[in-house]
Formats: sequence, C-alpha cells, structure tokens
Amino acid sequence: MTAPAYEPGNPTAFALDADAPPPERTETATFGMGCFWGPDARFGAMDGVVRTRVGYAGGTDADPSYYSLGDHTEVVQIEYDPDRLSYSDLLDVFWANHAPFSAPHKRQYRGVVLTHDEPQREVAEDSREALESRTGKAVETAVESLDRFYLAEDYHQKYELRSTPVVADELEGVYGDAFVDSTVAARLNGFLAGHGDSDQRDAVFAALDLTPAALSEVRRRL
Ligand code: MHO
Repeated sequence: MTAPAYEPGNPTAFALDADAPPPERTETATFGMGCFWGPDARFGAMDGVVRTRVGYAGGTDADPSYYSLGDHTEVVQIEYDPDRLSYSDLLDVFWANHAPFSAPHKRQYRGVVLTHDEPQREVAEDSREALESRTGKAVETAVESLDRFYLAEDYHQKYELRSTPVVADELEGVYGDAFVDSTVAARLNGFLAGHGDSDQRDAVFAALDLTPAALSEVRRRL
C-alpha cells in the first residue's frame, strides 16, 4: 500500500511558529544535493525559509526508506515565504553548495532540481544554462519534475539539532510529531551547524520561549 503524500503542518507551540505563514501561503522547492543533513541546516537557517524537511524523491520505486532507497535520491524540501525569498534566490544557494559538474557515484547523492510546476521548471532550466555558459563546463545536475516526495525517518530530520540532546529533547517533548515542521527547529538546526549570523541568531533567541537550560546549551554550542 502506498502511503499518502506528505502534508506539512503548522505547529504553534512557540511564538516564532505561530507567526510563520501557514502552508497555503508558502511555496515549496525540492533539491537533491548530496547527503540531505547539510542542506537541511543550510536552508533552515535562512530568513524567509518557513519549514524544511528531508526525504526521498526522484525515482519510481514505491515506499523508499533510508535502507531501501531503490532508485530515489536524498532530497531537502524547503517551504519558503514568496514575499521574502524567490525560487531564484534558493537556486543560487543550491548551485553554490553541491558539485554540479561531477557525475555522482551513487544515485542516492545525485544533484537534481525537482520542480513543482512549469514556472519553476523554466527558472531552473535557465539557471542551469546560465551556469554552463558562465563556466563553459557541462553541468551533470538534472532538472526534472517532482512526482512525489517521501518523508525520511524522524532521526534524519534536523539532524544537527537532534545531536544536541538537551535542546532536542525539550523541543521534541513540546512538538511531538510536529517537530519536523517547526520553524524554530529549522533555525536552531541551521545555527548549530554553523549557519546564520549573530543578528539573526539574536532575533530568533529573543522570540524563543525555550527553558534557560536549553537556550544556554544552544549558545554554548554555537
Ligand atoms: N554521513 C553519512 C551519510 C548520511 S546521509 C543521510 C556518510 O557519510 O555515510 O546519507
């Protein structure tokens, strides 16, 4: 039996999540760019990114999982606020943060833009061509249309944050299953991986109602 397609939630436990645009007011981008832990953190730290999640897509085999990936690829899915970021902004980050000129050793880690609609396909194809003409090199990264996205196992979501026990335990306790869709979790995951600047971190910390113990653990690890 095929699982239903993933439906993003809109958790409201913390102020920052309550203020985040609901899924109906966001747009979504899906990229394969190597192991999905890194891009989950990189995009999650960006202002204007509302939610991130990692999963498997780009193949045709049914019900992939980490140890039974079939012909799928590890991908990050980014929900963003179109008033604050454009698809093209995300593509700039995408092209600059994987190896578009090398053929991947495994399909699991291939570079791929999985587009959600026709306008995305045009922008993505144009950015791919622009990179080729700018560099004179053949781009191996493909642009394909997204068929469906399979959410990865919990332990892969917000991987860096999950490796920070005091904080992750508190957030998982508050959010339960909604942890993956939290803007707070996306930002903290990104900051803990070394992304973001101090102004951005201070703005997020000021809006957080984490316990002092969890907050000081985050600060200690930055
Ligand atoms: N760091 C792992 C890859 C994990 S990723 C979710 C490794 O280098 O084997 O594929």
